[in-house]
Formats: sequence, structure tokens, C-alpha cells
Amino acid sequence: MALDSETMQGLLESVARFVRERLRPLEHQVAQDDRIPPEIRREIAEMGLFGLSIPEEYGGLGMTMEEEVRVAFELGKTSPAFRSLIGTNNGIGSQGLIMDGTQEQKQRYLPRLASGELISSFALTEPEAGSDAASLKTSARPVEGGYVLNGTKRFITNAPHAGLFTVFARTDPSQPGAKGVSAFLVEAGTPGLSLGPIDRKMGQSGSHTCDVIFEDCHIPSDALLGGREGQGFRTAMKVLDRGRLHISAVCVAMAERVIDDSLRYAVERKQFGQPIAEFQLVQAMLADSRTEAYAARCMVLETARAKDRAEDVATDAACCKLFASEMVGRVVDRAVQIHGGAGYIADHGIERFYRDARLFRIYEGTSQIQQIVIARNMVKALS
Ligand code: COS
Repeated sequence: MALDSETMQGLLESVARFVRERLRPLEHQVAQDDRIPPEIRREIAEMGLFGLSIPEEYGGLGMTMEEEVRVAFELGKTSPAFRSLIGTNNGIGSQGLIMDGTQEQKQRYLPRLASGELISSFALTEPEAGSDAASLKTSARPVEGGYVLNGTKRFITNAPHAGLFTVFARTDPSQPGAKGVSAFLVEAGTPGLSLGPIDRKMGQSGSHTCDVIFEDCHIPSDALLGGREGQGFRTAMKVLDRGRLHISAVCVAMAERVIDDSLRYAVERKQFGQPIAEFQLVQAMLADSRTEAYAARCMVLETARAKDRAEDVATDAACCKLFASEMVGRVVDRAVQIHGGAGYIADHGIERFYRDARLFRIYEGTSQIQQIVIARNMVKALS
């Protein structure tokens, strides 16, 4: 454990309190305004939440994976936009740098990522390269003193707020697949880097994505992550293994939140002269949801511990992402059902979670990609 158990317990309690007292009352407003109030961002930064998984030597809390998922179990019990604000700095936006960056690159960026002064984004997906990430076309042409980037990245979370992008681009056009891909650290404001308009989405209002466009964008040689070409795809996959575990924890948290809401509603709401929680058909929905959320929680904790033991968790992280994201989809669907007409009404909040949850089955690898990863690794393990 990175933190002593008392400190960890204290942090979990303060995150839970913060979610309960500060964030939950703002859920509706954030959805309405599509914006997280700046004072909330400041409070989140003060709590150290931007740097959960960033090593202590760079100003982060240096949490283990288990500790990080435990924080996500709490922080995820509200609108996912709040978690998304810190999601990239702790996850896909910083992990490439932590795992494969040079000492100098870490020194330059990690302290500001840990404090939340700088927001980071992970720029892998392209208009023509989503699930087939290795087919990406963005090019990084070597020139005197650096590289020139050309291409478009799509649906990039936190890009409108980012000061730093981890960009995956092809340095070797003769290698069409994974081997020709390298990763770069590109600062916002670099000439030739521009952003598209903010995407309008089905859910997760308050969390923003947009295109990131490179047009003859010159970057220096030391922007190459780890100083090595051809390693980018492997970096991306390692980052996603970790990211998938974190997202799974967020799915568990959202499931637990809507189960709690559903239970309270079922106990209060009376039909046919009694609380609907007394009806076995409603009980079945509550029980199935509770069981599935518990199973996902156990999977996530077990895999996080295995990751902390430095075991290869690529397969199990994909199992977690597949199960937890599909699970929360079913749970939130039942939550709407338990709430009946009120569940369909916009002001109630449950329909918002229903829309928010839909993304979990898509980003950081669709359910179908998780199935491919799991089955491929099973076959590979035999040989
Ligand atoms: N950890 C480390 N290295 C990994 C890895 C992992 N988890 N997974 C793959 N690699 C390595 C492989 O070992 C291989 O290297 P070698 O050629 O040196 O052996 C290289 O990466 C290519 O792997 P693979 O051949 O499996 O690549 P594919 O093109 O077949 O694609 C999938 C693999 C489909 C799994 C990958 O493209 C993927 O995850 N796609 C989804 C992307 C995604 O999640 N996008 C969401 C947007 S980002 S928020």
C-alpha cells in the first residue's frame, strides 16, 4: 500500500463526503450548463485528486491500483463528468508518461498534472481508426530537430481543457500496423495544433470531447515519449489495460449509486396499498442489480491487487471492463424500470444516469474489443 490505512480511510471518507455534500447537489446544474463550476475544480485539486496515481516524487499521492479503484468507487457515485475531470490526469493522459517517459519528461509535466494545473489528454482515436487503433494515420515525419505532425484525432476526452496531449502518430510509414506507431507529448498552443468544436453527446454533460487537429505541427525531438520510436502502440495498450480497470471501478460506483436510489424509491413509493419494495418482481430487480454490482466490485478489486503484484492483467482487466460496463447498463436500465414514469422524466436524474452509462460500453475499448482481447489472450496462453 502506498498510503497507511488511516490516511487512506480518511481520504475515502472525505471523497465520500465531498460527493454527498458538494457534487450530488450540483448534478442537475452541471448537466444543464454542460460545465463543472470552477470552484469545484479548485476543491478537487486541493484534495489531491488530480494526482492519485502520479508518483509522490512528482507531487502525486502515488496510489496503488487498489487504492485508486477504491477512490473511484466513491468518486463514481455521482455524475461521471466529475470523475472525468480528473480521469485523464490519473489515467490515460498521464500513464504513458509515467510508464514510458524519460526522467526529464516526467519532471517537466508530472508535477503540474498532479496539482491539476495542467490537464492532459490521450489522443489515439481517429476518424478512421477507432477499435482498430493500430491502423492510425496521423503522421509524424522526422525533420531537422524534431517531427512534423499531420492528422486528426477524434472524440478526445478533456481536449478542450488540455495543456498536454499524448499523441499517437506513425513515424514509420513503411510499417502500416502497430510497429510504426510512436507516442509524443505535445503541448497545447503549439503552432499547427487546433481543436474542433466541442462534441454534442448523448450523456456525460460537463465532460467534453472534441477533435484535435494537426496541420504541419512542428514538435521538438524531445517530445518523443521515452525517446524511442516504434513503442507507441505498446504504450497505448499498457495505458488502456490500466484505464479499463479504472473505468470498471467507475461502473461499479455508478451501479451502487443507482441501486441505492432505486432502493430508497422502492421503499417510499406505494402502489396497491404498499411500498413497491414489498413486491417480489421489484425485489428481483433489486437483488439482481445488487448481485451483479457486487460481482463486478470483487472482480475489480481482485484484478487491481494482481496488478499491484506486477502480474499481467491484460486479460482480467478486459474481463472487468466487459462485465462491469455491461453490468451497469443492466443495472441502470432496471433503475429506470423501478422508478417507472418518474425514471423517464428528465428532472429526476435516473434517466441521466441511463444515458451517461451508455458510454462505458464504448470508450477505452468497446465490449466487442474486450471480448477479442480476452479470447485472443486465452488462445495465446495455450501456445
Ligand atoms: N500490453 C503490452 N503490449 C501489448 C498489449 C498490452 N496489453 N496488447 C498488445 N500489445 C502489443 C503486442 O504484443 C504487439 O507487439 P509485438 O508485435 O511486439 O508482439 C503489439 O502491441 C500489437 O498488438 P496486436 O497485434 O494485438 O494489435 P492489433 O492491431 O491486433 O490490435 C486490439 C489489438 C484490437 C486489442 C487494439 O487495437 C485495441 O485495444 N483496440 C481498441 C482501442 C481502444 O480501446 N480505443 C478506445 C479509444 S482510446 S480512449
